[in-house]
Amino acid sequence: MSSLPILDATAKCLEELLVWHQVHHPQLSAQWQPLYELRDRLHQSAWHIVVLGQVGRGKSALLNALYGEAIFPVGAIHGTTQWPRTVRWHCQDQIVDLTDTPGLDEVAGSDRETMTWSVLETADLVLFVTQDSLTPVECQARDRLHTLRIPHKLILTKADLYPPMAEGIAVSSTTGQGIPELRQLLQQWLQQEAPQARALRILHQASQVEQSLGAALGPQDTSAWSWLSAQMVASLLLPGGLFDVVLAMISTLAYIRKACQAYGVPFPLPAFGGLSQFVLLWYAAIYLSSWSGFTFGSELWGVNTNVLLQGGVIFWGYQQIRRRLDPYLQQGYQWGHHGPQRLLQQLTQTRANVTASG
Ligand SMILES: Nc1nc2c(ncn2[C@@H]2O[C@H](COP(=O)(O)OP(=O)(O)OP(=O)(O)O)[C@@H](O)[C@H]2O)c(=O)[nH]1
Ligand SMILES: [Mg+2]
Repeated sequence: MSSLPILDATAKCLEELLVWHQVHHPQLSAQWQPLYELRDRLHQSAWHIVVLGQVGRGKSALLNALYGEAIFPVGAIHGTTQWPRTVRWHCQDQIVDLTDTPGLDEVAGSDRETMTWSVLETADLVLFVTQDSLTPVECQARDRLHTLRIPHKLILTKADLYPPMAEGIAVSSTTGQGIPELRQLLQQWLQQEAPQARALRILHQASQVEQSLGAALGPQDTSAWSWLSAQMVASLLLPGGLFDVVLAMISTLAYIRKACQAYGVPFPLPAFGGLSQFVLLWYAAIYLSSWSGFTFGSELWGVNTNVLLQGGVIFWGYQQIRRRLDPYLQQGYQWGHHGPQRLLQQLTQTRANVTASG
C-alpha cells in the first residue's frame, strides 16, 4: 500500500464514523467531536515535529541548529523554555512545524510538563533529546511515547562533551557535528514514512475516541433472555434434530442483529470470525443433544432428558455468545467495515509483510 492510499483510507474511515455517529449517537456528540479534529489533521500540509526531553538537555539549541538560526532562547539555567513555541521550517520540499517545549522534570513545573504532553497530541514525530544515558524520567517518557504510539527518534546532544550511547543519533549544536546528517534523515523520514505514521497515529486516536464512546453508551439491553425462552419453548414443542438447529440459526441471527442495533454497530460485524466457529459447534451440539442414544430415552421429573440436555446446551450457548459478543459491541463502531481497528490491523499486517519481504 503506498502512502497516499493510506491517508485516503483513513479519511474514509473517519468520514464514515462521523456519518454513523451523527445519525445514531447525536446525544453523545461531545464524545465523538474529536473525530473532526483528527480528520482535519489528516490532510494538513505541514508535518509536526516536536522536541522532548529533560531540562537543559539542549532541546532549543538543537532546533536552532536544525533551523539554521537562533530562533528559540537557549540558556544555561534550567527552565529557559517556559511554554511551547512553534516555527515553520522548510526541510527541502517538506513543510514542517517545529515545536520547542519546556523540560519534563522541571522543579514545580508540572503545568509545563502538561503543556508539553498536550502539544504531543498532534505530533507526527518526536525528537527525543538526551545526552549520554537515559534517566528514569526519560525511560518513563519513552514508555509513554510507545503507549501513545508516537514515532520518535533518539537524539544524543552535546556529542562534543559526552561519549555517545550505543543507540541514538549523536549531534552537537555547538560544533554542528551530525546536524546535516540529522536534517537528511528527517527529510527522508518525511518523504517515506510520515504519511503512514500519521495515518497510524490518527487511527489509534480514533480508536480511543470510539472506546470512550462505547464506555459512554454503557451496556445495552439486548433482550437475550426473550430469544432464549422463545427458542427453548419452540424446541420443546416441535420435533427435534435438524429442526432445532434451524430454529437455533434463526434465533441466533435475530439475537445478534438486535444486539448490534442496541449498541449502534453495523450488522453483521466483520470481526466475528471466532464467533462463527463457535456458533457452528454449538449447532452441532444442539443437533446431537436431540439424539436419544445419549440419554437412553429416560425421563427426569417426568420430562424427557433429551429436552433437559438440549435446554442446557441452548442456555450455555447463549451465555457464550454474549460473552464473546460484548467486547466487540462495547467498542462501538471501530470493528465495522471501515472502522479504525480493522484498518489498523490491515496496516500493521501490511507493514509486517513489507518488513518480512524487505
Ligand atoms: N557543549 C555543548 N553545549 C550545548 C549543546 N547544546 C546545548 N548546549 C548548552 O546547554 C545549555 C542548555 O541548552 P538549551 O538548548 O537551552 O537546553 P533546553 O533543553 O532547551 O533547556 P530548557 O529550555 O531549560 O528545558 C545551554 O547552555 C547550551 O549552550 C551542545 O551540543 N554542546
Ligand atoms: Mg529550551
